[in-house]
Amino acid sequence: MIRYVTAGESHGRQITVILEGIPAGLRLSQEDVNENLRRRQSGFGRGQRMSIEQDSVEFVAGVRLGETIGSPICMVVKNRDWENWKDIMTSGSSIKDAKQFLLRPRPGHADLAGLIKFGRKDIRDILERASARETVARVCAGAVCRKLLGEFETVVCSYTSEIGGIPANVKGLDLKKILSLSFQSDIRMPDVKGEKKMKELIHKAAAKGDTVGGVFKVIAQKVPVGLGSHTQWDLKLDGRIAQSLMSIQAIKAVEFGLGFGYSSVPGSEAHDEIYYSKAKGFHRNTNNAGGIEGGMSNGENIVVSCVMKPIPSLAKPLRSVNIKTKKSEVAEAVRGDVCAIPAAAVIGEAVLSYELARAFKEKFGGDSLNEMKTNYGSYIENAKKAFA
Ligand code: EPS
Repeated sequence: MIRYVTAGESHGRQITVILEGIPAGLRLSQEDVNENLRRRQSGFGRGQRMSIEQDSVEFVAGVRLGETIGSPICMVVKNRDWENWKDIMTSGSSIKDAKQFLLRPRPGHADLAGLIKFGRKDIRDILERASARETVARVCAGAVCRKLLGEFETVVCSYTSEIGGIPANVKGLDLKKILSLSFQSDIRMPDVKGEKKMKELIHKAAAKGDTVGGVFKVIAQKVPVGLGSHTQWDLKLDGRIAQSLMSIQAIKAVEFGLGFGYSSVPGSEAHDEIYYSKAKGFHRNTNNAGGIEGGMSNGENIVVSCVMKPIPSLAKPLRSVNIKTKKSEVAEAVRGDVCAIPAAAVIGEAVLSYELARAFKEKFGGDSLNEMKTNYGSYIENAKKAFA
C-alpha cells in the first residue's frame, strides 16, 4: 500500500515526509521533486515568506543511484527561516518568555480549537503545525507519485477557475488551450480579462490588509478504467480523493464534474451517454461525472474543483478574545499570503497524484515497477478483449 506521513513545524528546522509503497526501479531525481516545489512557491499574491525560502528536497532514504529501491522514501526540505526562529522554536528547555505568547486566536484558523483540545497556553503551539507550510511535504510525496503515474501515461494538471468571486471564462476552450493559457499566467488563470480583474482584486485586498479565496480545478488525464471500487464505502475513489483534497489547509468544498450543478438538471441531461467505437473503445461525449461512476474511474478525465476560503491570517485582523484576560481584542496579526490559489492548485495536483498512485498500486500491485507494468499491461489487454 502507498501511504505517507509528514512532520515539521512552519518555522522549525525542516519539513519531513516518509512515503511508503513506491515500487523499486522508478527513476527519480531531486529535480523531479524540486520543479513541483518551485511551482508551489510561485504565484501572484504570495507573502513575504516565499522570498525567504528556496525549497529544495534532500532524499534521506529509499533512493539509490537515481532509482527507488522499494524501501520507504524519506524526504527533507530545510526551512531557511529556521535561522530567524531558533530561539522561539527550540526543542531545548530554556524558559519561554510568556510575553512572547500569542494569545488572540484568529477566526477561521486552527488556533482556538487547537489550544483548547491540546491544553496549550501559546497559540504558536498550534499554528506552527496547522500552517500551510506543511504542504511542502505533500508536494514532495505527490511529485514521486506523479513520476510513478507518468510511467502509465497518466498526467495530473490544474488551473485557477475563480478568485474572489471572479470566474475564469473558458467557454469554447478545450482543456489543452485552457492549460496552455494558464501556464502563461502567474495566477494560473486561463482568461486574460479575468486575470486582470483578479489581480486588481488581490492588490486591493493586500492594501486593505485582507485576503481572498477562490476555486481551482485539478484534472487527471489518461486514467485507466477501474481504479477504486464500488464494493465498499472506503474503497470508492471519489470519496478518497475528496478526503485528501479536503485535508489541504483552507479547502472548504470539493466537487466532481458537474458537482452542485447536478441538483438543477434532470437525469436525462445529467448522465454521460455511452458510445463505442473500435478506435476509442467505450467512451463518452460529455463528462458530467468528472471521470468517476460508482466510486470507480470510468476512463474519462477525472475533474475535481476545490474551494479555498480566504486565508485567515489577516494583516488587519478580525475581532477575537484574549485567551488569558477573556477581554475582546483583535486577533493576532500573523504574516501570510493574500491569495494562495495558484499554490493550492499545485498542492491539489500533488494529493490527487497520491490518491491515484495509491489506487494504481492497489489495482496492479508489484514490488518493482516492471512487475507493476506487467500487471497493468495484462489488465488493459484483458479489458480490451472482454467485450470483443
Ligand atoms: C506558507 C508558509 C507560511 C505562510 C503561509 C504558507 O509562512 P509564514 O507563517 O512564515 O509566513 O506564508 O501559511 C499561512 C498563511 C497559514 O495561515 O498557514 C507556505 O510555505 O506555503
